Amino acid sequence: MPKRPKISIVGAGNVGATAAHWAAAKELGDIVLVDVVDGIPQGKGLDLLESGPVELFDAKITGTNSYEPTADSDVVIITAGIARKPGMSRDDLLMTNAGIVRQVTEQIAKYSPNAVLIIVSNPLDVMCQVALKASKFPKHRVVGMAGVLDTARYRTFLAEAINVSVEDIQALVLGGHGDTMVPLVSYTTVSGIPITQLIDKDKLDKIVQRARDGGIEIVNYLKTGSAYYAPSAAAVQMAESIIKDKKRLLPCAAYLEGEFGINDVYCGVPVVLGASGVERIIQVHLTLDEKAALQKSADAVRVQVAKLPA
Ligand code: NAI
Ligand code: 2OP
Repeated sequence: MPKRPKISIVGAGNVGATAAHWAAAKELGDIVLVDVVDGIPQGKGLDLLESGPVELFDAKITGTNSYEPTADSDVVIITAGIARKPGMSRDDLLMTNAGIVRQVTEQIAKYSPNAVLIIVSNPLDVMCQVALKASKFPKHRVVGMAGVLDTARYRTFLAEAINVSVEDIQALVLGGHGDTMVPLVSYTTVSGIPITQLIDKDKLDKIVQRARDGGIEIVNYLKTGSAYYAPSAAAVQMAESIIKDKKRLLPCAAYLEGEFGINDVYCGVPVVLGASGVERIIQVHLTLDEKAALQKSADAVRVQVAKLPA
């Protein structure tokens, strides 16, 4: 009898626990929540399990402080680490989260050598590189979540401004998950209609900037942490594409070796996500300005990677 897919989520904080919620509601498979704090993954896991009879999903949900229960996961979402507070950039998280991500990835790789890893911890693109090295997995099985979130923010603001359904806005935001991200206006359409026919340039420029600042906008409201509903939904959309081999074409952080003229660094690009992880990187045509912006964004990631201990 075929087994249910298994999804492990490391870090049972805001993003991790909410990702478990979305994954259970979508009945993606059995879920293991892991955290370093005793009681938190167990309590949140049990609470979520008890929502099954109301929401009508079947899933085994396990909360734990150890890695044995994660064994043979199909997909692992890594959210462990510290989150931003007002006044902190994503890069302020670098050294602390690099240590955490390295340690948890080594454990995950030991118990689930065939999993696809979806990295969420910040600074995102650098943490992907840490996870790639710590796991010793092939590059297609370590992918980062940022573009789906950044694109969702951009689509939200556009839908609001032109008063159409979010479902009909297609867009791509590439580059690193930071101030240098690259929203591609030339690939933004409303059911195929170029966005520039539906909104004037001033308004569009403001929306592009608001999407770039989308993370800090939430941090400034929350004050004690950063966004988690949209980030966790984005990570679960990626997990779903992998688990169901849907082959969604989504902007994700992938390890580049020559694509877009960029080498040896993680950066957000359009990828096809299927059962084996990043199955293809789609090298869309970019204008000279967009190419330069993507290169600049990749260089910013490289500067942060260089700060890590060897
Ligand atoms: P949070 O503080 O609510 O949760 C983090 C959890 O990680 C905590 O429960 C903590 O106990 C756990 N943790 C810490 N060290 C651990 C270890 N060694 N092993 C296992 N668990 C450990 O933070 P939140 O809001 O869930 O954010 C998590 C991370 O995701 C942060 O680094 C944040 O910046 C990042 N993030 C990234 C986004 C993206 O677009 N890539 C979007 C939103 C958040
Ligand atoms: C965000 O964009 C903090 O990276 C996180 O919300």
